[in-house]
Amino acid sequence: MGRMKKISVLILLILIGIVFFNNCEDTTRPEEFAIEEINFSYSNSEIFISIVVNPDRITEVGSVNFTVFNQDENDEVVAQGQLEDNGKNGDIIANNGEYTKRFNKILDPGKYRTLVEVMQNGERIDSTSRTLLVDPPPPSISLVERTEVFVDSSFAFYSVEVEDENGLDYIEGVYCQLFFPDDQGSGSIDPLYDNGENADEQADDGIYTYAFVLPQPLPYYGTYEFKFWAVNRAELHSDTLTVEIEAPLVDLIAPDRGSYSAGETINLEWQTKLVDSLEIAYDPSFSRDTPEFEIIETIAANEGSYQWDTPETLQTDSLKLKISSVKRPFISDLSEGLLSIK
Ligand SMILES: [Ca+2]
Ligand SMILES: [Ca+2]
Repeated sequence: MGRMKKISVLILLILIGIVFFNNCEDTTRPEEFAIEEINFSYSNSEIFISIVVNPDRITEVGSVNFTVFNQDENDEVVAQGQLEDNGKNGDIIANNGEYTKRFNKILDPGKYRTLVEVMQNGERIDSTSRTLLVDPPPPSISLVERTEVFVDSSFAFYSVEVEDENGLDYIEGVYCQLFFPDDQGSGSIDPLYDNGENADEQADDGIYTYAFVLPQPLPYYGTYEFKFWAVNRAELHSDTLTVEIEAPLVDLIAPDRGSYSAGETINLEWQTKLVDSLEIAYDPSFSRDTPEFEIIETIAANEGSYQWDTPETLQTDSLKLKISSVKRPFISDLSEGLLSIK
């Protein structure tokens, strides 16, 4: 019995919740009123006001007046005019008893009230009003400085400038999330700092900084996306700032090692990402302290392979091949082992 009672109480609470929620959303009024429903909304600098007139009383309606008051400024009138049922200016269907007005007007944050009056021969036959809260704008975010490409240290650096109408103290936080190339998932949501420490130059200047080190080697090659956003204390989110960063790849697939005859043609194969042109080079005696590479050829990376006619005179057992990005030479790859040519 005790359990049944608990369940009954729970169901009752849910029902009360549903009724309460419905009441909050309800804009309808009793049947005897000419105005059955009123709507008042504001978004993107546009005010929308509409009423639904009781179908039995449509013929009584001469005109419908509206006035918008700023309740935070002693009910100053910020807009007034007429709602129409003519199928124009935001009224979708003419003569359906829904009177509408949609118009551009920038409202400062605050509390507003619209009064709608239904008139007949200069007499008011019904009126109702509805209030609206206009939120302050969300914080803004813009990019100040960034790293263009992951370098061999896999390091990325960003700074963003954040502003809020209520000042920097009103910023709750600035965040970043990393998305891997080719839909391969995302990293955790990390905070940015404006504390003058690490990479952030100056504390409390509204410039938040993010320094990121990827695991090495890079888990994926391609285009990474960093998404940045700010949240203020009203829990309003700024736009999301998306910054792409490239992680290029140069990978020499073949040859890794092997023995060849002088003058023989060696087939090189590679794969690349985000690299335009490659330099192919070799060091004939890689065991030296300082490698000395001789350039064989510069070639479009998307060729994918190259036939190298080895010099007839070449004699070595420690040849190393290297391919590298022409634009960013540190992005390179060497043949794994050594090649011998006799
Ligand atoms: Ca209408
Ligand atoms: Ca700073």
